[in-house]
Formats: sequence, C-alpha cells, structure tokens
Amino acid sequence: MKNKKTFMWLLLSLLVLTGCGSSRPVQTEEIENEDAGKIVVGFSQLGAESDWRSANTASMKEAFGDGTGYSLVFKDGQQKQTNQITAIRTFIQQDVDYIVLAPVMETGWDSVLEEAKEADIPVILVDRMVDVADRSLYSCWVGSDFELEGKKVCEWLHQYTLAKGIAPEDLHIVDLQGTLGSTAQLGRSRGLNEAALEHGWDIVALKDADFTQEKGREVMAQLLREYHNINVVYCENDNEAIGAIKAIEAAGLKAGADIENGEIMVLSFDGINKEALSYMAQGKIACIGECNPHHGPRVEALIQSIEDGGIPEKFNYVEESIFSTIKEVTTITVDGQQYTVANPFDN
Ligand code: GYE
Repeated sequence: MKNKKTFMWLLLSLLVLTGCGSSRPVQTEEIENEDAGKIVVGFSQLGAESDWRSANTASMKEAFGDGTGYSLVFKDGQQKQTNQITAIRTFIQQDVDYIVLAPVMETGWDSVLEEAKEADIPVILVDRMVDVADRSLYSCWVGSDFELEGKKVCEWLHQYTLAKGIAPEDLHIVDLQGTLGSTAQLGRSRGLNEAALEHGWDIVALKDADFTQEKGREVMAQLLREYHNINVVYCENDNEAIGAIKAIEAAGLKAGADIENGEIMVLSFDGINKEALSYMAQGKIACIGECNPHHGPRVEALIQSIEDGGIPEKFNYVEESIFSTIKEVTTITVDGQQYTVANPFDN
C-alpha cells in the first residue's frame, strides 16, 4: 500500500529541486510540517461512555499519537452514528491513509463505507463490527468475541448454582443491556438468552442501559420498583454494574452472591474499571467476563501488514479471561474449551 503523504512529500521536494510548477517562492509548509512522511490515520471513536472506552482511546492514542510514525486525526462520535458518518466523510475529504472505525452499532454503514472504498482508503474496524452486505467495504476487524464472553459468564453462573444446589427456576434475572444494536450488546444478550433457554432460568426483564453508569442506576432502580423477585442482574458492562449496585443499595438491598439469603448477584463485563474491581473485592460483583480494550498495537500491526503488502486476516479475535473471587467455581468449559476462573487479586 503506497503512503500518500510520503508521495506528496516527494512530489513537493521534486518541485522545489526542479523549480517547476510556480515562479513564486515555493510554499514549504507541507514539507516542513513535522507530520510529513507520516501515515495519517483517521480514527472515529464511538464515544466516551465507559472506562473501557477511555482505556481503548488511550491505547489508540499511544499507538498512533505523538512520537510514533503516524499522524492521528481523532474524532469522538458521542454515541451517535450520524457523528461517526460525518467524521468518516471528513477523513475522506482530508485524504487520510487509513480510516479506523469503532462503530457504535452494526447497521447503517453501507453508503459511507462505499464512499471510503471509492476514495481508495482502507477501513479497519476495531471493537464492534458492522453489518454490511459487501464485506469488501472493510479490510479487517479486531476485537472481542462478545457472545463467548456472555457464554462464559453464564456458564460460571450455571456452575455456581450447581455448587450451591440452587434450582434453575429459582434464578430471576434482569438483563441491563448495552447500547441496542451494538455487537457487544447483541453478543452478550445472546449468550444470556441461550443459557436461560438451556437451563430454564427465568428472565424477568431486558432493558437498554446504554453501557453507562447513570443509565444502569436509573434502569435498575425502576426494575426494582417493578419486580420484587430479582436475584441476579446481568450487566453488560462494569459501568452499568456500578450504577446497578448504587440502585440496589439505595433500595435498601444488598449486592452479593448469597442469593439464597436475599442478596442480588451482580454479573458484569470488562474488568478494566477500578471501582468495579474494588466492588468485586468487596463481594458486590460476583463475576466479570474480561473484555480487553488495548487494541492500539493490534490495529497498528494490521496497518503495518497492509503497508508491507500483505492481506491481514479478516477477523482477529483477542483472547480473554473470566474473573471472580468466589471459591466455588474454579474452571468453566465453553464450546469444548476450558477456562480458569482468575482471581484478579491473586499475585
Ligand atoms: O464492554 C463497554 C463499552 O464495545 C467492548 O463498549 C465494547 C463495550 C464495552 O462501552 O464498556
């Protein structure tokens, strides 16, 4: 893959050397620009809704920011697809070398990605996926297997109930879903739905909490007013879990794994948020499916392989763990693969 910025630089240098192109003094702005010769990456981040997202943004800025061979154009979509579409169009106008997109939801990307393809700018997806008719509209994707994360947390719950002798029909679960239509929500909700069907768990309600702490608190408070039998809350990220715990405590209830004695068990995803980890240390969060946000170097490696003339794998999944401090479950097996349940506080 040619580097357009390097090409521009060479062209301008040639014009200077040969004195061609203009009789007035040559504008050397472009040449002197410290970003000349760098690979320009336009990154459309979907927002700043969670601690996972902040860690992801930090990882991308470290891989592509100052002191690297890249020049990063960063745009925060504030959880709105229209903002992300505008950002991509701006990147196309700026003629960046690569577009990296962390899409807020899966659908609605066909037209703008076609525009990027027409402009001959490779698109790399990070974190969530897009649902487009033509997969050649993006080069590759890197992120997590969200359904597997969901299956792991549900298998942990299943093993816990077996160890404790809790009957499946005695589980009354609410699902605080992530942003509806996002890959992370679709996968994690599917993981729960399938396990509930398989084991005969009672799903009391499903509600969008948009991956934020405030929505998690608000939705959980409302669900607790509406239903009085909830004993498990499946939060689709840690920020929702923090909000849910605040709502549980504000209602005079207790977050914990002892559901036989009236506690409400909190399950969650990510494992990057310090407050959530401290809640786990206090026994308020029972289990967290790890979701790794450190994609900067992975995206960089994909770009490098394209620069070197290679064709990267289309889908690149990262390996992830599962966290709990509860002694009853030490390993789980999902899809024939065994995972050790890690205690994040063990050295
Ligand atoms: O779990 C959540 C964030 O898509 C993996 O989005 C991501 C999810 C993550 O807001 O915290």
